Amino acid sequence: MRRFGLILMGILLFAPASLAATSRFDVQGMVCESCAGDIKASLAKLEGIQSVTVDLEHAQVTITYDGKKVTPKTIIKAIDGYGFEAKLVERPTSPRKPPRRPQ
Ligand SMILES: [Cu+2]
Repeated sequence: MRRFGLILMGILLFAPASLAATSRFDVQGMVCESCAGDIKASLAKLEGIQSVTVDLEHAQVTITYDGKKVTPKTIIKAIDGYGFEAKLVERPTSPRKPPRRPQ
């Protein structure tokens, strides 16, 4: 298993952009389902978005995306374009470390 980890680390070092990344964003102004819908719609227009999880209670969205096609900066721009204010709260991570999902 340790060896597998080293190999994986090598892959991450040499081809980081080809892996899916997950980032979490604080979204100021996202207070209801309608807001969440707008944000999902804005993200659906971007290339490389794989999944969007909305947490209305904490006004956060967790987004999994192809780091080769889209960056957190682009995501923030798309969300802000709908009148919200998004801020990155978590650096992109590999799929091996999934975000915590409150029940
Ligand atoms: Cu709303």
